[in-house]
Amino acid sequence: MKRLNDLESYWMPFTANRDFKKDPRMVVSANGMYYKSDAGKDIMDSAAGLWCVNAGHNRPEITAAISEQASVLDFAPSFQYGHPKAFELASRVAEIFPKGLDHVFFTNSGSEAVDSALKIALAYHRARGKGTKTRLIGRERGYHGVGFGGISVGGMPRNRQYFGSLLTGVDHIAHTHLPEKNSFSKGSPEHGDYLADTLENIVSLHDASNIAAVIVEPVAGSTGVLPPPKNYLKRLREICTKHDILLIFDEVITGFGRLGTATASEFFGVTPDIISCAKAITNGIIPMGAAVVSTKIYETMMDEADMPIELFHGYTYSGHPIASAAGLASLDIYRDEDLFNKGAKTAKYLENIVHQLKNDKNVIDIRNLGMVAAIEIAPRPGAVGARGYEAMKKAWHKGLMLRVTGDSLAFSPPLIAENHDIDKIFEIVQSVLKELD
Ligand code: PXG
Repeated sequence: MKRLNDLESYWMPFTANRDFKKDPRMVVSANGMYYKSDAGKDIMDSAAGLWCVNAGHNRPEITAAISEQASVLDFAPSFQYGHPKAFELASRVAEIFPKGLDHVFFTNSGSEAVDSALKIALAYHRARGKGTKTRLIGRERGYHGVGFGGISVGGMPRNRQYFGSLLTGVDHIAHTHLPEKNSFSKGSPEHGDYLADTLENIVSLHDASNIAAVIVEPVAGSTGVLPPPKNYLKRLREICTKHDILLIFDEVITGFGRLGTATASEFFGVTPDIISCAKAITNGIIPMGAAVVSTKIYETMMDEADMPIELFHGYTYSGHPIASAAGLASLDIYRDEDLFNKGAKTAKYLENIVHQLKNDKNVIDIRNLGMVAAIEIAPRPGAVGARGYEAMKKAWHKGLMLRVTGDSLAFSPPLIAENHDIDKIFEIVQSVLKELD
């Protein structure tokens, strides 16, 4: 007989389902920097949920905006009809994104934002009469969500290897992780800007006339927090410009304050042609993402696309009224509390504290930039990820939600974190490290 409300029915994403269901980690409420577990225990959030709750949990201003919007306009079709809040949010995003990136195509997730960015790149070249520019280039160790576009340009083997032949016409430039030269760097590492030149090899092989776009995370997140080497992104931008290849920054993690600025693009002073974003656009409270494109791309599509509908792409929930309301309320908080600057200040403290764990047991590298950091611990022989997984479980029992990717412990606290919150996170982490064999 079927049992109701057991744990079996829900197939959890990116989770060891069988292990979780034996000893579940359930949260039932959240406020500020904390979750509460079903056992009533406070669990500190060192990951802003999944890198998205930048203003902290349960902000009444956002909840009120959502609730009011739901009672006024619950849904509006996104094809051929509009509603004011989606337009307003697009303008507000354009206002804080880099100059020249002024047009916002809404999606419901980061994966959709990436797929939209890739499709827009292809459609743009075709509209301007360069229809042979179709190849897409990602980077080893990149994460761009889980759509077929995103996993094709992505560079995480296990996210790709089970899923068939993927997109054709995709290449990858080299990743920038050079532990032998850069381990324990504070901020962007010194070595590795030359790795941008691996794009030239791909251009030599395929010719620029066949290449549409390059997509990279300005700071790789899911592969363990890899800040770009100094000058690397600038060099990549120059090569793209030289060959008329679009540059896409996937800012799903870095967008909306993670580095102390609205975008990583602003932080590094390098402007791509398209930015994909999601997560903190609504403070994580309602799913939403966007591909934010340059005026040049948008205007080319408006002028040159040969149909009344310029782009045959979109989602039922693009610019959903409730997500738009949540986005506007989130951007208000970021502005009114000067939260990106607050994050930039706390980032310095975070850098100092995290690097103090350098000599702790099993620690082989520490990386950080803005309000993001990672402690990499040595993998157990023959069991990559096992030690990291155990760290996550131990942290839970000590009242810390810890995000682990492989054997890297990744930190991205809400930007509201105070220095004493940072202290507490790393006290718990240190006690976890002590207990790990
Ligand atoms: N691009 C980047 C750079 C991301 O980090 C996505 C796209 C996909 O977004 P959606 O909304 O479709 O999940 C992401 C998502 C982690 C972790 O801890 C990272 C993400 C999601 C879940 C966990 O590494 N990033």
